[in-house]
Amino acid sequence: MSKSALIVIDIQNDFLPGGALGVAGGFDVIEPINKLMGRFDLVVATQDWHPSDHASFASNHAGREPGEVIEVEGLTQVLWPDHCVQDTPGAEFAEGLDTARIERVFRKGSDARYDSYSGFYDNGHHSATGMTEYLREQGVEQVFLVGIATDYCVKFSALDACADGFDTTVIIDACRGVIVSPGDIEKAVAEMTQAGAKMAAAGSF
Ligand code: VGL
Ligand code: ZN
Repeated sequence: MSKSALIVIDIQNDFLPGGALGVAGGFDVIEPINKLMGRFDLVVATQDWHPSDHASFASNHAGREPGEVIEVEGLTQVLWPDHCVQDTPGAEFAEGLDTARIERVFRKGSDARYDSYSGFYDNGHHSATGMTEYLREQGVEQVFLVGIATDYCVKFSALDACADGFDTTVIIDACRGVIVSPGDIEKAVAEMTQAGAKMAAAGSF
């Protein structure tokens, strides 16, 4: 029988209010995510895990500020504040997250040259985290995504999940967005839907 997996995206201190790249309402999704964990056959998580010289940090580009957009390795790159630096408290999972139920963690963004919004592949698809292979080995065909940020890491993970043939649902009220520009969440929902992802509410599980 095919299995379902909950994919918990980047519930890390730096993405919560007060963190280096804090997302409004981030704390509000932790309890709903913990409750959802029991509803699926398998729970996995992603963890943004950057070296301090990462190309996505504005601090690594002379004269640049967070929020500016440049080109890196042929791709458009939003520059971020330093965040989720490997082995720092900001990169740790939020204290309230029920990590005991997480079967496997996929770290991403560890190559200083490439950003990696998706939990499956880096932005240029240079390398895979192994999540697709792992989920297939486990017999997972249906994936359900929750976490941060709706308009970045959740979106790109959902697009790759669809492309890799998973039956993909985003539990949209258990996600929160960065919203670099107004309308980013609506645009992300439209893109994910266009790619074949379904949108659902946490209360329906
Ligand atoms: C993310 C920006 C930079 C995310 C990660 O988790 O959505 N956003 N790195
Ligand atoms: Zn990042």
